[in-house]
Amino acid sequence: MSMFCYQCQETSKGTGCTLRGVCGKTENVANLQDLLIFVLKGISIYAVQARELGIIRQDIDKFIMEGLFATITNANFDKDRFVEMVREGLKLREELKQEIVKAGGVIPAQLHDSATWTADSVEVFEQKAAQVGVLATENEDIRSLRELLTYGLKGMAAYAEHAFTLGYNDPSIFGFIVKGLAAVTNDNLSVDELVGLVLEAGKYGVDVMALLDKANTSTYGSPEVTKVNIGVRHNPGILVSGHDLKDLEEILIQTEGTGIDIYTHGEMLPAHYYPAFKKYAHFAGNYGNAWWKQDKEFDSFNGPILLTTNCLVPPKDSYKDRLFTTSVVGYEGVKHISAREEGQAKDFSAIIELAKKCPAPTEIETGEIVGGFAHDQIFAVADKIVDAVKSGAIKHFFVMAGCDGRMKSREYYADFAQAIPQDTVILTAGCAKYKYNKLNLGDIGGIPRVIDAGQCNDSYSLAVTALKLKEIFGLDDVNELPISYNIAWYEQKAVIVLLALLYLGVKNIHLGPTLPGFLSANVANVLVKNFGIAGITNVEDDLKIFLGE
Ligand code: SF4
Ligand code: SF3
Repeated sequence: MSMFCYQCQETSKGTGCTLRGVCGKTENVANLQDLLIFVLKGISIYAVQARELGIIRQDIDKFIMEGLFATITNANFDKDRFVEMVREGLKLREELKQEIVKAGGVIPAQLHDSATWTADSVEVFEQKAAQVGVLATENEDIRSLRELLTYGLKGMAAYAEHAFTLGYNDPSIFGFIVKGLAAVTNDNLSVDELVGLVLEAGKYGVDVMALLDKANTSTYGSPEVTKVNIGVRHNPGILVSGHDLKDLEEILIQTEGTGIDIYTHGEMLPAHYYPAFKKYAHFAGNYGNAWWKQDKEFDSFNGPILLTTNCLVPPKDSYKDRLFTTSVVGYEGVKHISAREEGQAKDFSAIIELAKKCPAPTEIETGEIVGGFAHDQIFAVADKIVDAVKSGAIKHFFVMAGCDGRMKSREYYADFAQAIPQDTVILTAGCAKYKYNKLNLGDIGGIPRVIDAGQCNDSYSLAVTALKLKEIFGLDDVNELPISYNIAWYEQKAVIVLLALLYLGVKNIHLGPTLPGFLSANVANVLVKNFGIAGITNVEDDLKIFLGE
């Protein structure tokens, strides 16, 4: 069985992983992920029809959302989990079909294969899986647009899942997810219609990030400017990675008074900025850096580690038995913490018991980093920022949100951060920040030169800030602001962030370290022509472009 996947920035040779993922995904898992997406498309065809009849099954929306999320890069490597989800998906699809019939709906005679195919054995799943992947669409441009839309939907689903976990749900977002998934099975759609859907995804990208922002801030308060310790204490610890704040909250509650400290890793760092978490005396700090360094950092942490979402790297034996996954994350042979029972917290006791027997983390860094500049905090100092811009103390802003990754070429972002003029400021969000958030780039009249809004979804906060500045300066167009966008991408959440920025009218975004392998030449041209999207070259030349020199 061979595979084809080109959904992330590290795809082999920039064109596609065909034998095994650079991320470590096996061909078997890659194909079963394709099969799951195929099944989700089939369910969506019915879900679109069901919605027209007023039937919305929230359990099915949730299943689609979790299925999409599970196929995001570095989320789930567990073959059995995908087999289970394919079986469950086929069952739900039939239930929905029956409901449509019961409500008087007529099932069309001609339907896409994904709406009718069925099987039960793993062998047949595997045979089918090898036929329904990305390359099943022959036309390169249609394939490119279908995948661009699908990856946007994956990112959207991930953010919708976080909001959903906190009790926030917008049915119109689910409506668009099923509309989009059904659309990519429709051979009658033209290139223009698909481009239209991709742009529409940007609208829902803004909506889902706004929803998650509301969910996070209503539940945990508005992020505050915070100094986060990056050293260690002397107690045993639990390291929490990924993006899920609810998991972190429950671990903090369940470890209170146990003598165990809780540390964040990677994208969980911004949790420190939320007022609700500050009250926990055992919330000790952030350990380590971006996701791709986990093979070393999990080793030296010495205690249990919980992966709440992506990015999981195939674990080394030295810490595999200390690793736990939960929610959509999974890896064969790694212990999994089950989902919440209705109205109850997850049971993290296995992690807590293990932590008690582990030595304290080995110190790998000392000091503090500062973050928490989400929109409210920036608005609170808006006068100061506006004055600094008017007086010329701040001449330019660089939005450098997005992802980090293991490619050497990403050193560009560290070099770029150091090369920008002293009277310029970086606005960041996502794990991209680890390339420059420990460089001590100083401040301008008390305004830090690296302003960290939070996780990748908090790129929304940066967009809100830009729109607010546009209003304050009385400009007609957000692109008239002295802001340049030099975005680093890796996985599919960055795709929805990008589409959201395009929807908000942001132009001339530079995307690196390489442009997506899934953009065909023609689709890339559409983005260049309409939005001025460009790649990166080298720090010196790019700086000249950004600063108009
Ligand atoms: Fe390759 Fe990225 Fe797909 Fe993994 S997610 S198989 S690295 S393209
Ligand atoms: Fe990072 Fe995986 Fe994208 Fe949330 S943790 S930004 S890469």
